[in-house]
Amino acid sequence: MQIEREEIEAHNDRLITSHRKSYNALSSGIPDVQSVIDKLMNFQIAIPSWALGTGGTRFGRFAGGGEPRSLEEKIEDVGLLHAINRSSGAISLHIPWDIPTNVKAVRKLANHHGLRFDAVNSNTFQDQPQQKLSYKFGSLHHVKKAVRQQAIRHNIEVIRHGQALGSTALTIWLSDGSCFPGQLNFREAFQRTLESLREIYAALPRNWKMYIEYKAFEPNFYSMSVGDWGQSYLFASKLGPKAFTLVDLGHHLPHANIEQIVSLLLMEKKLAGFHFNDSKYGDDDLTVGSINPYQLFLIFNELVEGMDANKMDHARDLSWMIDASHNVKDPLEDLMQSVEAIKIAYAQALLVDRKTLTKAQDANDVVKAQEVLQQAYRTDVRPLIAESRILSGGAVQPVTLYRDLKVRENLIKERGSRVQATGL
Ligand SMILES: [Mn+2]
Repeated sequence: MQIEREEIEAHNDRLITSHRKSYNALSSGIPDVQSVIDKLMNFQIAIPSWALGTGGTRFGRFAGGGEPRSLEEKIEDVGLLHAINRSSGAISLHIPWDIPTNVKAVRKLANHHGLRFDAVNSNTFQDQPQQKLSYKFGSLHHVKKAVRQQAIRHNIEVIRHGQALGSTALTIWLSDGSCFPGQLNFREAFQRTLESLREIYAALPRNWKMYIEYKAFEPNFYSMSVGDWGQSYLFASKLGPKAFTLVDLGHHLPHANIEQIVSLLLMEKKLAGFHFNDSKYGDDDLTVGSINPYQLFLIFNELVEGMDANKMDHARDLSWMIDASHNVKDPLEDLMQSVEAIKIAYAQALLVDRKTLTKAQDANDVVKAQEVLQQAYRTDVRPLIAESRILSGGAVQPVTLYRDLKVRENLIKERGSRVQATGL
């Protein structure tokens, strides 16, 4: 299915009068609103290939219908999203689920949809059908060298696939850890992991980066070999300038102050970027901004402040990716909501009155500091997001257009109702 420009324009024509009214009311109070709009237009969020189908839990999986059956159809789905919101101009692949059979054709297809390839992800958290050695007790940290070598070879193979597609980063998330006290010598597990990562690091092409993602628990429930940002940072520092820490919002223990973590990683120039999602209890992989939008805003507040302090390009100097799973929603609708939530938090952070905030901080004026932050957070910035979308050729209301065009029904007609995409 392809969405035609005329369909978007017809949708926008219907909604433009009410949009103009709310946009004019909002924008008149924003100094240099054009620079905010420009930043929003430039800001693209990568869609993970594994989130285009229905996910599930260990209790079950309920297919939604019309799920992509191949890498080409996954690219087509992200193309649909991007056509509607003009903010999803990248796709993040997972190897071996997304190994292209025809690299040239896949690149051409992505190009046709205006998509680039973001970080490629390796997978040593499950055994593949033809695999010789098992990852049951870990991969890069494994006590047996042969298992570590197999996992290292896989990561290098992922780099080669990514290189062929024009990607420039490898994300490594390890499920390595231990389920019970005594199972593992922590220090030796760290050193084995580091030694393995060094071999992969050495295979990185010149312009590539390595992202080291951490996670507090699951699937291992006693320890994880890259369990928090401190451990990830330690690996990234020891590896060298091409290694960075990747923050997945759901990978922290409850109540962690993620915005402070982000601020310090940025200060050390070791922040790779994000896997966005939301959670209430653990790694819930819920729609971004659905549970705790204030935390998301506070994270973006630190990002904007820290990136500006480092003179970084907001759109290009960090990796912005979604990592979510959809159990009950249409994945494409969910992803549109996630992208919208990210842009809302970003726009609100751009509206923070930095001068007044700094003055309040220097004067220990706690009340004023809170007022400044919440003034931005409580601003309904949705007309700004819609305006930036219209100017980029997207829809005023993505989900409404998606439903009006019966996109899911069309995909089910094309692909069937019982197909299941590879994913988490
Ligand atoms: Mn993740």
